[in-house]
Amino acid sequence: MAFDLDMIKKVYDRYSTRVAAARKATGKPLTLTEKILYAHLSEGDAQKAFARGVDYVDFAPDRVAMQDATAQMALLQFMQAGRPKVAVPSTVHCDHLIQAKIGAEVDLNTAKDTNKEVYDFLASVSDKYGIGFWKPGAGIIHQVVLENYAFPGGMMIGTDSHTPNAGGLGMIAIGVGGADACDVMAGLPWELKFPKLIGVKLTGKLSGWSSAKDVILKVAGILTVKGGTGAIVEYFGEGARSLSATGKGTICNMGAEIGATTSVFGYDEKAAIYLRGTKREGIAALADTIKEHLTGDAEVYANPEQYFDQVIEINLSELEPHVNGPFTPDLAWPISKFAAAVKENNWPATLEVGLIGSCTNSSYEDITRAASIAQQAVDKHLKTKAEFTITPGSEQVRYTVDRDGYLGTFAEMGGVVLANACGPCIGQWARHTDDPTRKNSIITSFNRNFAKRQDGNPNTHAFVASPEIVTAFAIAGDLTFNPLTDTLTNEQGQQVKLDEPQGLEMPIKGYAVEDAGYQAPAEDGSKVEVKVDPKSSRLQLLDPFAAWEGTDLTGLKLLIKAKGKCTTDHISMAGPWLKFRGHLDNISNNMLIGAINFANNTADSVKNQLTGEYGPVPATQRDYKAHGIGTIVVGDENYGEGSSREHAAMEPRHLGVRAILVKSFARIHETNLKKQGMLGITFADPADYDKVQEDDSIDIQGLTSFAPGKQLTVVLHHKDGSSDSFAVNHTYNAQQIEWFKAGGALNIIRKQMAN
Ligand code: MIC
Ligand code: SF4
Repeated sequence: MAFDLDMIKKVYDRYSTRVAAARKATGKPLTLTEKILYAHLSEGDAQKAFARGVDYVDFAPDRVAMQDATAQMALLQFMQAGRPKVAVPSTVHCDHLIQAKIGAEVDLNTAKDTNKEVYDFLASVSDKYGIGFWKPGAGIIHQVVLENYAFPGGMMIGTDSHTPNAGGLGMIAIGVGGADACDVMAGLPWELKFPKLIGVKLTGKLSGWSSAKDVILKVAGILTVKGGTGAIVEYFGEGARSLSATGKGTICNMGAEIGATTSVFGYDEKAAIYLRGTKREGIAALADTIKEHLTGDAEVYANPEQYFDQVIEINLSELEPHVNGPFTPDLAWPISKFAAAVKENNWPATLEVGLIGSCTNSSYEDITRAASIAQQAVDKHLKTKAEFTITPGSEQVRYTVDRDGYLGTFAEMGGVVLANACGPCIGQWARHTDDPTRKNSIITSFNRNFAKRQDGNPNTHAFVASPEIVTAFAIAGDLTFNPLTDTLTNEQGQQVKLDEPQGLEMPIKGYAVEDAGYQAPAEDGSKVEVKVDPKSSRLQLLDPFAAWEGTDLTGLKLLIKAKGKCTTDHISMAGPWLKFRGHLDNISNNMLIGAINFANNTADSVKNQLTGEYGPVPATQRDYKAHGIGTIVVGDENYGEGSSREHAAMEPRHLGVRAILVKSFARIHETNLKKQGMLGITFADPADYDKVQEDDSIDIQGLTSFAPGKQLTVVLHHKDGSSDSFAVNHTYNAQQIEWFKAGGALNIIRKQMAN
């Protein structure tokens, strides 16, 4: 598992020269984000980068991380690229496929059994191609990366939208689709439009009930789920330096919820403490040698307005704990206003379950702070009213907090420890409820709370808060309780108040673990055989997608015009469908089943224009495909927000959808569509969305002269014989147009590798 000190040394060796050159070329002081990006430019792309935002720029990331639910597709694609070994250090983490039902041990064993085929596949592919393999039970990708691989000033990509977690240790870490990971592992550059820069200046110091999580809950409220699109968020100021590295990780992790490309903090004493505490003194020593480059220039932080596109200032001394939700992570409530909001909106005030942990919030500090609240439930004779679960982020954290007695405290309070995995966060939760039709509330310390996300139940109102606030709410069982001001009645009929949480940033006795769960790849993997059973329902080798036919697209049928929020959870649901993440045809049966059809306000019910009948989206699409008829999907703002899962792009591609036309796209999803050779376009005038009717046949014109920056035209032929025509935008550059023409980026790589 050893991190690669030589690799880090190489990065640092070129770092200072690159930064100096960039400062000279741009003639100005630099933000940290610019420094790291400039230090990772592919040869020859400096001028494009300095021009900022003009075009896509090529980067050379240092690492790749993949989690099991996305690694399958990423590696199925990599296997087609024809390379003997990965070109950069890469790891696979088995975390998403473990279902939470009874408790850690039983659930882990069940998962090993039910997912055996997939784990064996991932293990053997990793072995063959030189990829580090983290076994089921080892922990959640982002926590394991923070503990083992993240380093200040580095750049990595990961096939998961919460990859930015590593920004807590000063790394530019970006979530991507599997096809992007495949490129980097194949030794190709990785492209990104040079991001906008958002600066968040933190002043003051946290105290009492407020925690790092509240910083991002507040930022989400300010920026909303779209506000960070196309931007990297850089945190700085004395407040930033006062936060623990893991607290910073929490903030960067949940930055995915504002659509930010990533978030990052500078290298400081807290980062050094964490590196040393996780047995990486060597990295801290190296980082110290170029310390001044691992943070933004002083001039930038003194006058941030001059250097960032947007600046937000938050005073940590005044920051209240927040609760965000329900149904969207940007509906932010300071705790003092939350009870009133619950009453006014008629949200179920009774709290049924409190869940702490996940990749976002399961550091030693988080667990100790939450445990200090749990301990009070025991000491003050309070009976915990709601169910309570704990999901440790890694085996190292779990082992350490268990050794130090904290898991015992949670057990005394009535908590259940789940496996070191995603579990309830990603709908892998066999929640037991007496009546699923009842409107109900849960609260988690996770990051996402879209409808149905945790338990698949649309009646569940999910709220997000810090682990200590979640623990207090679980004890009270009531969302109108304010732990800062209110009392609770204990089992002896007395009124008691919870004291402020107390925690430890790092374990006094140090981290420990018996078996971290790592498996190193074979030195020479050429003899390792990777088997995929052709009859498998879970794995399927990929067939290349067909190339573009060379003409405009005409006579497309409208498959669905999705109304309102359409996240990747709506397009390709997780939970029970996770088991098909390695089988494109089977998982395609979930395509868009969560999207709301504008014509009847119903999910998974669309009109088949060939029969006039309403049916499920996937079946309807398969019927069009069988008749050789292409279709189009229309959507609203921020289409594809949320996860990095490329299945949301591959499924429509596989089933014969020809274009996705929306008001706007979320970044990762838009790239995923392009990579898979799909046409992703946006209304030049968002009001044209209203012109699309249920029985429309649609043409897309201008493809024969498809060029960067040049609009295309959409013509709607309505049922009554009338028609509408309007311009649509796209963001394809010359290279991406080639992907479209070839039927997908992989078709091009495959050709290149064969030559
Ligand atoms: C998530 O939090 O939604 C996931 C599950 O981790 C996803 C990845 C996936 O869909 O596999 C993500 O955030 O990218
Ligand atoms: Fe897993 Fe949830 Fe973290 Fe995604 S957000 S990696 S599902 S714990």
